[in-house]
Amino acid sequence: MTRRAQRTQVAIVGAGPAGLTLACLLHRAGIDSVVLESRPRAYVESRVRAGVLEHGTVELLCSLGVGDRLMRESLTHGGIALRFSGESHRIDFEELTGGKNVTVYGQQEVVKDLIAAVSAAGVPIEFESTAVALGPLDGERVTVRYRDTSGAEHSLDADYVGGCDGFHGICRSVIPPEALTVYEHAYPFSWLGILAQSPPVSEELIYTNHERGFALVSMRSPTISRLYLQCAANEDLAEWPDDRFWTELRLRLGSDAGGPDVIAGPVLQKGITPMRSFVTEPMRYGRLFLAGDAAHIVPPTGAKGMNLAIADVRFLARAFEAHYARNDSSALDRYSETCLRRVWNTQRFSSWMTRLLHRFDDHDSFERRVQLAELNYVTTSRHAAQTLAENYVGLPFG
Ligand code: FAS
Ligand code: PHB
Repeated sequence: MTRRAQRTQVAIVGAGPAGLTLACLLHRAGIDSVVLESRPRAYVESRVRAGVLEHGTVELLCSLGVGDRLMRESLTHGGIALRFSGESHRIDFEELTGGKNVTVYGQQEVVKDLIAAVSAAGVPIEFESTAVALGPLDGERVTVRYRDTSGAEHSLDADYVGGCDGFHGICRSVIPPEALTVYEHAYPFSWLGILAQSPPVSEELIYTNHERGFALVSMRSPTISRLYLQCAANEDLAEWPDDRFWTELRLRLGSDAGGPDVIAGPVLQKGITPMRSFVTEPMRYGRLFLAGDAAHIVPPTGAKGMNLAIADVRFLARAFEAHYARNDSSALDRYSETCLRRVWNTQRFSSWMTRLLHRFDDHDSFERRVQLAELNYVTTSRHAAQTLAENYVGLPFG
C-alpha cells in the first residue's frame, strides 16, 4: 500500500561516503536531493571500515565544510613502511610526491561528519528506508519505491537516481544484465581484521609480506589500533580467539626477533573481509548513475575503496551542476567513461599491491623469489617507490 509520494531532483540511494558526499555537493550547487538509507543512523555511524584518506579526498571534504573535526582528530602520515625478509623500508610520500601525504581517520567518522552536514543543510535523510524498486530508467522521470520499518511503502519521484547503495544494494540489479559488462576477480584469501584498544605498533602503517601471510598494522588514534592478517578465503572467525590473533601478528612482524613490538589490548571489533576486484560497465543506465561500491570493489590493500567512491560523486555532482545550471548534459553523458578511467587505474594499483604483499599458496619457489625481488626493487628504486607513492596519496583528478 503506497502511503506517501515525494518529489526531488536527485534521489540518492545509500548513506555511505558516496551518497552523503553527493548530497553535500548537490546542496552546494543548489540541487535538491533526498537520501534513502536502509539502516538506522546509529548503525551507519558505527560501521568500522576504511581508515585512510587520500590527499584529494581531504581537500574535497574540507571544501565542503566537513573538515573541522577531521583536521582536529585525524593523523597525518607522510609515508608507509613495507616490511619483508625481517626488515622495514619506508616509502616517503612527501619526498616522492612533492609534499603530498595521507590522512588516517575512520570511515565512520567521515560518515558521522557528513550526516551532520547534510542534515544541517536541510537535505532529508530517510533512515531505515530500504529502496525496493526503481524505474522506469528510460522515461521522463524515475520513481524509487522504498519501505520503512513498519513495512509501509513510500515512493520518491526524481529526475535522476544516484545509485550509492554499495555492493549489496539494489541499484545495480535493476539494470538489465545484457546492458552491463562485469569484470571480477576473487583472490584466494581474505583479511581478518580487528579494532583494538591498544597503542599503535608504529607511527605509520606497516604493510608486511611474510611467508606465513600478509599483515597490516594501521590505527585510528594514538590509543586505537586497526590490524589485519591474511587468512583463508573460507576462514572461520571462531577459530581465532584474540590471543591467537596477537600471537600470529607478532610472528609475522618478527616482534620476538627485533621486529616492531605489539602490545595486545581489548578487541573492540573483529571481522573477515573477502578480497576481490569487481567493475561494472557502464556506470550509467538511463536516469540511474552508479557510484562507489555499487559499481566497483577494490581489494583494501591499496586503501582506495572510500576514496574512489568519493571521486565518483565528485565527477557526478559536477555533471549534474552543468546539466541543471547550464542545460549542458555532455558531462552526464561522459560520466561513466570519466569515472572508469580512474576506476581502472585504481584497480591496477590495488591488485598490484595485493599481488606484491600477499602469500599465494600456488606460488612456486621461483615466483616467491620474484615477489621478494619486486619488493626489493620498489624499496631501492626511486622511480618504483615514486610510482607507489603517487598512486597511494591519490592520482590527480583529470
Ligand atoms: P557503502 O557500502 O559504504 O554504503 C552504501 C550504503 O547503502 C550503506 O549504508 C547501505 O546500508 C545502504 N543501502 C544498501 N542497500 C540499500 C537499499 N536497498 N536502500 C537504501 N539503502 C541501501 N576503503 C578505503 O578507501 N580505505 C580503506 O582503508 C578501506 N578499508 C576497508 C576495510 C574494510 C574492512 C572494508 C570492508 C572496506 C574497506 N574499504 C576501504 C572500502 C570501503 O570503505 C568502501 O569502498 C566504501 O564503504 C564504499 O562507499 P559507498 O560506495 O558509499 O558504499
Ligand atoms: C585501515 O586502516 O583500515 C586500512 C588501512 C590501509 C589499508 C586498508 C585498511 O590498505
